[in-house]
Amino acid sequence: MSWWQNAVVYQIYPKSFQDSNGDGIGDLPGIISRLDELQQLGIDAIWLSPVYQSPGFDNGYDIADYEAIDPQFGTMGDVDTLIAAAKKRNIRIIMDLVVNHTSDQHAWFKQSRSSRNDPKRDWYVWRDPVDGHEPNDMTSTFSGSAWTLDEQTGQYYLHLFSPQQPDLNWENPDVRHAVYAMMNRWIDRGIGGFRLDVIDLIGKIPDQEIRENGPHLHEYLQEMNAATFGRADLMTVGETWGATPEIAKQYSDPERHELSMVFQFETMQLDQKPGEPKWHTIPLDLDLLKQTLIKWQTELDYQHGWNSLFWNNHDLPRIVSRWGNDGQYRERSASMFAILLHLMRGTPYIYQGEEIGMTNRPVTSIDEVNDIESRNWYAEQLVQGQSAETLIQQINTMGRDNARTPMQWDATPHAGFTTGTPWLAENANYDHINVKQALADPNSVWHVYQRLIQLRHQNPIVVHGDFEPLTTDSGVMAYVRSFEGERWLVVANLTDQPQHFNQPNISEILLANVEPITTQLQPYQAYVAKLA
Ligand code: TEU
Ligand code: CA
Repeated sequence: MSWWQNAVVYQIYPKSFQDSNGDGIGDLPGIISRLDELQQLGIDAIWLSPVYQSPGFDNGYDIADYEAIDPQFGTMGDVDTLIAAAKKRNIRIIMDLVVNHTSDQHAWFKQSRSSRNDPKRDWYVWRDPVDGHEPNDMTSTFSGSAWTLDEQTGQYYLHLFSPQQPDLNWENPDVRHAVYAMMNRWIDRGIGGFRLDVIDLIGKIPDQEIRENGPHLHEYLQEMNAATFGRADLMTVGETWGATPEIAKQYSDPERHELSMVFQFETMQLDQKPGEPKWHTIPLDLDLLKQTLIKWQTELDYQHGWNSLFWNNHDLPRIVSRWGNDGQYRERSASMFAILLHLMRGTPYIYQGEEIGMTNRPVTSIDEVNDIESRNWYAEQLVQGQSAETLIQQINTMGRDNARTPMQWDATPHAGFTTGTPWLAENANYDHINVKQALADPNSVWHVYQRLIQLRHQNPIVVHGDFEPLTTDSGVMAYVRSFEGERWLVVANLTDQPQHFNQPNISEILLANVEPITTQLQPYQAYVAKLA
């Protein structure tokens, strides 16, 4: 039993959380000033998106120095203060670590590109041109080829993301050991663990066009575990877009000594056309959503693996806008998704603003968009003849800025996020969707999250109970958790229509987002109850 099996993790996207000095950019002192609110919510750990020194082409996911803090966020001293201040509140800090690639401004890459004979040349992936062209057809997640020609040395380097994010060559043991040494220095600062960005890509074999799940991936992770976090009681979560339950077991089976758990994305891609760019969405099939959630709950058996549970992160649109209802039923649907997810088996993650039901923020022009992925998609598709209107609509549906607008603290100008001009415009709805308002309203989404965290902390059934799905009509999902003779029923109406559900004999309602509870569920009604 490890601490992270009982934990609820809160993700902070530092640039948008809380600005402390009026420059419009969230920062570490800002986070420290909000720890009391997070403690009140009840979370156990903070996943901190990158604050390392970075030119910021991908908001910090392009790291120029793993052991320096970007001045826009603060100093290394602020990080130490954050770790200590969080610890006082029993909150651990999970550092986001991007080691599939670095920034092109990292000293390693500067050396590597300086000459074909540089000792660090092989730290990145360099290939000769083929017939004067790119070595192969691999593409970047951020549009275009994954290869960029370095004019000076006449070779191409690989970047699975932007050209400013060259891929490290994990086949080179010197690279691996340099990364492990750096991780150890972070562990020694007292952090609670790591979130490992696109970790399923580190085993890539570019010459065979293998990106994810490469043949040596698990070897590297076992080596990393033994060299770094295996010696401490740390939580590690890998971002793995290509994970199936079988693959997730390989990462998270305790006997394999790799990671605590991984983020799977099967669930969060159900409204996308398989094999096509994420912008090509299709309506969500509720039966498929249920089947997928159930599959992960039942197949990732907790003796041999561990689930992570999430609807949101800094790359995904807001769940309430995406699969819920951000108008009339905003609070109801936001709390329904919370209840449905937080009573499953696994470690839940809350992305900043989710706990108050923050919504997507639509734009009308590309000038309002910051995200590199959205901007590149727009530019590429416009040239290919797609209309600006369609592209803006796609960006409003799937764009990453939806999740990155400033945290809405109160109804004062700029939502209490900054006294200056925010780097990304806030959502105009902060006048009524904000933390201050949510704290004052005992029925708010925030209070549902607080109660869910309490239920988890106080009842081993939530962490350890068996999971059994019930057969229901399409618009309803229901399951039973059981542990040492106790049985809890969780029911959620996934639609904006009334639905029928014949509940077994309930002895006590533990939490409901609307009452009364009858066989006729109200739109987006959800509850958890003890069974008699
Ligand atoms: O995301 C990995 C990734 O593949 C995403 O780019 C994803 O495909 C896309 O964002 C879906 O919208 C991680 C980070 O979470 C992301 O913020 C970074 O941009 C990316 O890695 C590169 O480091
Ligand atoms: Ca600031």
